[in-house]
Amino acid sequence: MTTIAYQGEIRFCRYLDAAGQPVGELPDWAGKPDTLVEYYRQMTLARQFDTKAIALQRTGQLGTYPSLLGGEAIDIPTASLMDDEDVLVPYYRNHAMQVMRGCDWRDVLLYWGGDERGSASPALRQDLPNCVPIATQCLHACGVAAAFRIRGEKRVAVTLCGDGATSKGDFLEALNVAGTWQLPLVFIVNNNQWAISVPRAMQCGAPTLAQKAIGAGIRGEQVDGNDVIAVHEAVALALERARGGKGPSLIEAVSYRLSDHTTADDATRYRSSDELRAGWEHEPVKRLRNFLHGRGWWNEEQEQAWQADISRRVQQAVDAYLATAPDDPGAMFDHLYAELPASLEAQREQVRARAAARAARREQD
Ligand SMILES: Cc1ncc(C[n+]2csc(CCOP(=O)(O)OP(=O)(O)O)c2C)c(N)n1
Ligand SMILES: [Mg+2]
Repeated sequence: MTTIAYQGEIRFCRYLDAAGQPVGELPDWAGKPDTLVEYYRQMTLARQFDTKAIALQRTGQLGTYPSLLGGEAIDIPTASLMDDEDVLVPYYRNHAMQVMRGCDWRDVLLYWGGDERGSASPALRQDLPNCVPIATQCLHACGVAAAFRIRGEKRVAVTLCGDGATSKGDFLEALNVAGTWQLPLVFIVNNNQWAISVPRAMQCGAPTLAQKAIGAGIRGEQVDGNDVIAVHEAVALALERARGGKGPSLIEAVSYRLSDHTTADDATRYRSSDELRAGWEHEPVKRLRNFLHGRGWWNEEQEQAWQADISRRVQQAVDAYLATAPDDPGAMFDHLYAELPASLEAQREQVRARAAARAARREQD
């Protein structure tokens, strides 16, 4: 005789369609303007910053930079819903979250300009710095969440990654340990359909990435990652459950990478302009703006005033970044170890001596 050993399901949540029209009843909080207007402000600020960062890179004033375009409706509500005492374990597209949690845009620019002082900002408090190696941050987040459990603290670790990262052993190992130990942890996958030039269909044979949660014994759900209301609902519930001792969750937020992978990439070489055009039809900022206009909560006059205000703020951050004197080259050794091994100590001295000699030569010239 055969019986069913396990049956699971993955729900998909959406409140607003691509035109910003509600597709069903909205949660109570979305019946008032405050939260959604604030989300809109933060999403447009993030976008302006992003445009500026790309312009800086194109003019040789910033290093390789990964655009956040298309991920605004995931990052903004998530950062906003987290408590100050929670810990963000980001990946390399979550600049706006770092800023919402207290970091300065200047520090974000410093980091992407190759200056480690951007990662050492005191404003990060206990949040972890950017993580470029794919999916390794998911395991760091397990360590953070395990510490919360051991200390009996009601704090939650939140980690983000991309669709491609879900193919990595690190991601699956993190899910596994989070499920085994029932950690206070929220995994958010920004499924933007591409891992550099590898499309989502070539990453995984399963119809959703959220169902990877089932194999780890944790909650998994899929949401429209271009719909800020759906993301808010999913993240709020996942945080509440984690804080209340009900264990981890995996949220797959389905979005679209509207940019190149980074400024070092040219996506026209591997994806069609039709696909990109379709991506823009679903984008999150316009969707929310349409919704707010429809409710009478936002208008063209407010838009223009806000855009002018954030242009000023972004320019101030850029000016502060460009006015920051370069760090001592020996500082690149400072953030690697609690105690620097003797072999690296020698290298640090060598780097410092060479920098001093270069500076002396410049002075003579
Ligand atoms: C361990 C490791 N392998 C490879 C890379 C090179 N790499 C950088 S981004 C990336 C793709 C990641 O795609 P995805 O997880 O979907 O995130 P997205 O960039 O689309 O947000 C790869 C393979 C890396 N940074 N780290
Ligand atoms: Mg991706």
